[in-house]
Amino acid sequence: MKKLISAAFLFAAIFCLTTCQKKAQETGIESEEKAFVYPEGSPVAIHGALHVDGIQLVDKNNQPIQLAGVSTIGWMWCKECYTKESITHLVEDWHCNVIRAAMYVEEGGYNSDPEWNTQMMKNLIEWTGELGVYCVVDWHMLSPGDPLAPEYKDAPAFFKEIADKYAGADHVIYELCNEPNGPTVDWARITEYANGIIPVIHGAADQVGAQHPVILCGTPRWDQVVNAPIADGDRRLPYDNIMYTFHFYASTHTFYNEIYEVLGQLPVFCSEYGTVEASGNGEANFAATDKWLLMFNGNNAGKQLVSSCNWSFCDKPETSAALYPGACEKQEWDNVQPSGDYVKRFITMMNTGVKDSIVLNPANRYIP
Ligand code: IDC
Repeated sequence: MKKLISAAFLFAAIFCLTTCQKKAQETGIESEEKAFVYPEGSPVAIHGALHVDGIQLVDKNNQPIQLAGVSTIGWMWCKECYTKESITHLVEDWHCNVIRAAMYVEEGGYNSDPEWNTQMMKNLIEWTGELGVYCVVDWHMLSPGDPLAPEYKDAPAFFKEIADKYAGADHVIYELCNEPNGPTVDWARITEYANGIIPVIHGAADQVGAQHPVILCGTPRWDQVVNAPIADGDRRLPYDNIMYTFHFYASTHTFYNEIYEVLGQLPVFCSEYGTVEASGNGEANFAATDKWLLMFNGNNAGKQLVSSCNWSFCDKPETSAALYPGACEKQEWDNVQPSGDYVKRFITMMNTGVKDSIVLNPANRYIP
């Protein structure tokens, strides 16, 4: 009898060895998979894989969750700003629970060196995973503004590579296309693009039996026409866990009422905001930034809690940069410009609950 049992085990083991290997060869996935152990007490350990419930981003226990953190800038411009050490500082000292990894495609980014850029993306995914915070994988298209332009032909292959490697990783969030723009780039065009990418990401999750990750989709005119999916009939993307992106720059954008209303209708993620002008430069307007961020904290038609990432954690000589020029090379992660000071205070208050009278002054709230 004993012999029979061990023979059965042996048979099963050999069977699995051959079929599992075969499956790995066929899909190329199993061997690539990366499992993360999120540190105890970290945001991802506590909240797990996020999903979307109606208009609200929620955690694994279906509790509303609101992330607050920063975005990188194009890392080809500020290489020294993105290291394991700087990201650790952003998590431990700035209390970020999300980092947006903005990978420019043109502008000297991915298309100039796909290998290095993909590796940087993987580094950021790994570091955030090891720290237990969420990571937004941003395909940062900008010019041209059409996500289906030939310049962006690698999008399906890029997302497949990342989605296969990180299938089932609870901390990874996908952003399909930063700020679609241009006169011909309407919601139908963006939908056509999104329909080509979303099944790729879902396919990877399905392979490992994981839930579909949260996917952020850009909206027309630099993420300003956020109501596009519902403006002309219901044309929302027909998949689970989709959110629509909205970006504001406080010294330029003042269409508070439109967004106040949209937040009652669609799940929105602010993957990029600036305290300054839309150029990324000029004077900061902190009272106006307060107005938008208070709106994200429930002062809107749906009492939606909106997650946000600030543009940007870098030391490029521009006022939207959190740090002064030269700070990264010297590893001075707290050498903040006025914008960085405000942003660090905001994120800390959001994620620790400790009040700071410099940010979120209730007197600045938008009154519809
Ligand atoms: C800006 C950078 C700037 C860079 C420029 C390239 O801050 O250093 O030279 O891109 O075109 C966005 C974009 C984001 C912009 C940012 C500020 O998503 O790429 O970054 N912005 O202009 N939308 C609105 C503002």
